[in-house]
Amino acid sequence: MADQTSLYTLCVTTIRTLAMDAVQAANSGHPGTPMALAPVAYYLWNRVMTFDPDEPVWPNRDRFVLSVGHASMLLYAMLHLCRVKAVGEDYCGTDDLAVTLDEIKRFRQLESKCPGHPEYHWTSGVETTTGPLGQGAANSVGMAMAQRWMAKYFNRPGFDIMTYDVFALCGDGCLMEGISSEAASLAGHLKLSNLCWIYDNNKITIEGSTSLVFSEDVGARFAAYGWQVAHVDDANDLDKLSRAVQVFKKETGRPTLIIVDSHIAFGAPNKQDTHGAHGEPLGEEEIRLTKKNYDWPEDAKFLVPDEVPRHIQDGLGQRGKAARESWMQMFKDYRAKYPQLAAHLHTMQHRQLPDGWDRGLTEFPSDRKGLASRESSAKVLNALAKEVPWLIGGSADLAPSTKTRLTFEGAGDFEAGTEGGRNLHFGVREHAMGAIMSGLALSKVRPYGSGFLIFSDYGRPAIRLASMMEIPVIYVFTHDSIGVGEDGPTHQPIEQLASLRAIPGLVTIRPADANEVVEAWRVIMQIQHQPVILALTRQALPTLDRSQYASARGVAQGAYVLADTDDGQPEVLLCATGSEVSLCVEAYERLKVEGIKSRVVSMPSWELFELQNQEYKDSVLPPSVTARVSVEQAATFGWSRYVGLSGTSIGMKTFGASAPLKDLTKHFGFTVDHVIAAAKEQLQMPVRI
Ligand SMILES: Cc1ncc(C[n+]2csc(CCOP(=O)(O)OP(=O)(O)O)c2C)c(N)n1
Ligand SMILES: [Mg+2]
Repeated sequence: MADQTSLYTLCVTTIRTLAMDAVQAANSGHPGTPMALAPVAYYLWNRVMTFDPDEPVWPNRDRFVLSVGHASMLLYAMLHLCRVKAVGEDYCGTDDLAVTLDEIKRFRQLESKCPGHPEYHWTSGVETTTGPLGQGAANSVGMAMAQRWMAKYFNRPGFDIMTYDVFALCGDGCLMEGISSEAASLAGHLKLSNLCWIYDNNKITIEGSTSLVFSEDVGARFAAYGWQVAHVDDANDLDKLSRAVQVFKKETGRPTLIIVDSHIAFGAPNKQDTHGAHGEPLGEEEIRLTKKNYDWPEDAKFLVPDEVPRHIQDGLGQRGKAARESWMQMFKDYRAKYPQLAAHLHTMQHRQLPDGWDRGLTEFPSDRKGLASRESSAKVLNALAKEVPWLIGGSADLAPSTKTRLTFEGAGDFEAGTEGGRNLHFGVREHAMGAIMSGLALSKVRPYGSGFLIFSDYGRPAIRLASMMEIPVIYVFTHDSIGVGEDGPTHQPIEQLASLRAIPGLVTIRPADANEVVEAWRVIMQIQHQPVILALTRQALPTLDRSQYASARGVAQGAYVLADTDDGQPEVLLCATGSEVSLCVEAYERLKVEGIKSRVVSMPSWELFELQNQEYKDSVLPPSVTARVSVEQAATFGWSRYVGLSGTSIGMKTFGASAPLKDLTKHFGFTVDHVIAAAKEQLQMPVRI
């Protein structure tokens, strides 16, 4: 039986050589950083983390986030060596490995469980999709906040249901990106002592030495954020790593940054400490030399000595299993004593909704003056949040404008010391807000975040990744058009809607009135695997008389016939979303008086509409009716899909302008007269305005 030191060396060299071999076989990838960080990963997984490889979705597991996503082979090697099991449909571990050796051999190949960068949902044990640097680090803050919130909600004396820690491995790139600064600033403020970032201080990025561009004192910066900072001057020194981790474990008032000095491509005689080892294979000859250096069989490929998984089974495996089993035991008693909380944990973990979740939803009475959709949304959100305790969220400092504050008694604010609060405050940090929301959703609470639609641009990378991960985060974006008026073009979204609609999987909903807002939220709450953008107005919208027009329930289909001719045979279609729907309704009424048969189609969600069958789609937009007008206070990009080549789109062709709303709507052509004229033009009728 080998001693602990030689077992450690065996494990670390296995991780290193698997990374080298996989990248070489793929002829692409990043070998240097997995080689450098192999001891850190080994140490964290085998000696520190509480994680049961048999049940990688056990809710109280410690989280490991590889923010340096390019070092993916480090994670795949760990998942393989730890014998982490694949998760089945029912959220339980199966007998299959999440990552087999064959999958590692197919690193970066189509459908391999080892894609170029780690992908949540695709490979069990991957906690979040990483690759865009800094995102993972910010996700980890959301995971740590989720632990804090869930601990307050679920833990009871003698029942520590949620106690997990969150570890994130960050590189120079992660710490150069602004998002990590936003997230670290908030984590320090919130005193998230359950959060540990490990910074791979290898002083190398793609272009060469970090001395080219990065000379600040990172430790001092984090200390200023309110973090505890520890320094390990050699990534291979387990004792020093161990001391740093102990310092983290003991800390109760701040997050911890462990700065680890490492050597990229450690042990490669010609590549170590060079940027050449960052993103390309070492080459056959260098691999041979490196293996020789490691005392490893030079020609062996993908070699995993039996002792390695056995040793890890004795460490991580046993520790994780014991922890989970005793947790399960405790949970049995917990369920007996707190049946409702236990049921909530189960419901939440399965992304389901508690019974009666929609009981507070009521219809808004028709009202010509109406109210802004941000206002109706505020009422609906509060009604829902009362029934869904884990619906938590906030704003990037705009809650008074976005109206997303939960105002009912006991809703509270999430701050250091009051982490059970339901109102989160992200500060003016849209990018981090997005990634933190993803971290929260990955931990299975249901998060929403809000801001102005224009600033979706500041959070777009996180929105995109949420969609790729298929997680149900809710973005409430208000001030959704030039309707913001005097704030002018910097604050008026133009191309944002079109660009969000271009993100695969993302659902956008732009409701037309208060009752469409109710139905939009009803749809949103039931979505389990997609992020949603809810685009809302600042200005008042009339609440349509639904006894005269169709029910707002049509929102669930994405688009529906709101107003029609008596015979259901329109000559011209007026299609609109959000604030422009009532404009079309007015145009419809006037056209009717003139004997022109029009139909108003409210199209709050293109994505939901696209999910409908052809029959339904044709019933809403009959192919035979080619006279079509769309109206939307946004870039017209994309509308030709619905109005066809011969249709007309009334929209924004330029940036907006700073002026009172009524002047803007006239200036940019969002008037009933203009809609009528466009409809008549479509019907090739003479137009007189
Ligand atoms: C947001 C973002 N910008 C650029 C890249 C491309 N990129 C991948 S790795 C890398 C350099 C990262 O350097 P570092 O974090 O120090 O990693 P190391 O080379 O030390 O592994 C860059 C620029 C990226 N993945 N994400
Ligand atoms: Mg680096």
